[in-house]
Amino acid sequence: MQSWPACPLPALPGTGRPLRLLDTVTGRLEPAVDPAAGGRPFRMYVCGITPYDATHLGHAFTYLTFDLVNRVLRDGGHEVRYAQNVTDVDDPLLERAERDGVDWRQVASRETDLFRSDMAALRVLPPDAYVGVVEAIPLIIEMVAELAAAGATYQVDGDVYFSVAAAPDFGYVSRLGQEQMRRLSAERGGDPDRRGKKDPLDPLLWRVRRPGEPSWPSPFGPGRPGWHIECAAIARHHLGDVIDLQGGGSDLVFPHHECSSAHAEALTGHNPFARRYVHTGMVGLDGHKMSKSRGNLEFVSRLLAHGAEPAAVRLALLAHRHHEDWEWTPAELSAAGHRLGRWRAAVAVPGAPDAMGLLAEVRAALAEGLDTPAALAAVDRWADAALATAGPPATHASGTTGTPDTGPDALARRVVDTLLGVDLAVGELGGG
Ligand code: 5CA
Ligand code: ZN
Repeated sequence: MQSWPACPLPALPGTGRPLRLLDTVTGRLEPAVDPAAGGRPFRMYVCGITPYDATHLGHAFTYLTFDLVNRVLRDGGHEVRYAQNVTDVDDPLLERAERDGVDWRQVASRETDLFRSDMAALRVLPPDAYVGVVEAIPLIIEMVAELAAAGATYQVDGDVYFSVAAAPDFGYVSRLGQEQMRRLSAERGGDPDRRGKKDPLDPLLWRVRRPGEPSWPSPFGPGRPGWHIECAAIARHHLGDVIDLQGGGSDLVFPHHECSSAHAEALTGHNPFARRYVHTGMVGLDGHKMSKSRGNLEFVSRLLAHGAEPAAVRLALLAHRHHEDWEWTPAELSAAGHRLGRWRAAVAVPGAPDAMGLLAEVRAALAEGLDTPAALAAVDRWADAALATAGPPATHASGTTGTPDTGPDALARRVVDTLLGVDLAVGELGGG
């Protein structure tokens, strides 16, 4: 399906540092790029939305995290090939459509449109392949058929299951015990207690048609895909049998990433499927993880409609380390708005301090596991110094359009733009 428009990435002097990322499997910072990669593009797959409600700040936090991965890798001279799915047919979406008396396709296309415009407003670089499950059904059927031919599947009342026994290292992504896996599987869309399954953790690959549900013809009868196989099939088709990074929120570690990797590995024999597994913490609201099913949400579109600047929303999210769970409060946004105002005032100061040191500091902070608070603190220090050179209050005016394209202030703007995705121009619709 169509992705969203990209914003420009101004060039920066020199090249960025090698990126290290917190790998869920090892629990340590690890080099993102395979030293044996040669010149091949970095292959990144990030799990996309299930479009039954608007983009909330938890989603935005996750996509911003991988946007930074993308930006830092590009700054380091790497080509990035980025794929993302849209779970445009699944239980929660069908339930929402049924509840609201709307066709499920309409719900999906409306919410996917909103997501695209939220991502574009937040200046998230678009994936190269943005793929809906509905359009990927042939790929998914093909992969289920291959798994069946490899002896990795069985049926229960016509539903096709994957046998986790076909993936010898099953459990290596999450490193959870059997009981925890069983509990999470039940909480997150699995059916560990279904009679007839060989292993409670075996995930569904193909769900045969139920009355009133959409279905597609397949060699295993009409039906629709299970959840994990969609990401395995889309990632494999668009990126290859082995990828460099599998990403998403920490709620996807188990069972989703464990199972999608197991599907790919059982078929290709390449283990691990992703060289790195990277996850984001959960953004909460009112004491609980923000979730569509719970309804404790703050939407990007609602904040924007109430006059929040996309750059301030972006800065509010960047103030947190990607792997931490944290709680959204309106104070986050006001603090970010204040910071944005200072940065804008600073780049408007004639004779601002040299920004080469700033560039080095932001690069260093991001390269060490995307330390965004350290990167923002570096810009704060530069801005403080710039404002100090400017002398008394006059400089705190906010209009900075028309800043010349040379000089330290211009470099500082480019650093903030290219590496953090924050546009310090104001008043120029669509950025400048
Ligand atoms: N379509 C599936 C993935 S294949 C899905 O999980 N969709 S989602 O709409 O529920 O979530 C989209 C992305 O946002 C996922 O990466 C998920 O892990 C992440 N996410 C969901 N809720 C939060 C939250 N509260 N905080 C941070 N990230 C979140
Ligand atoms: Zn996924």
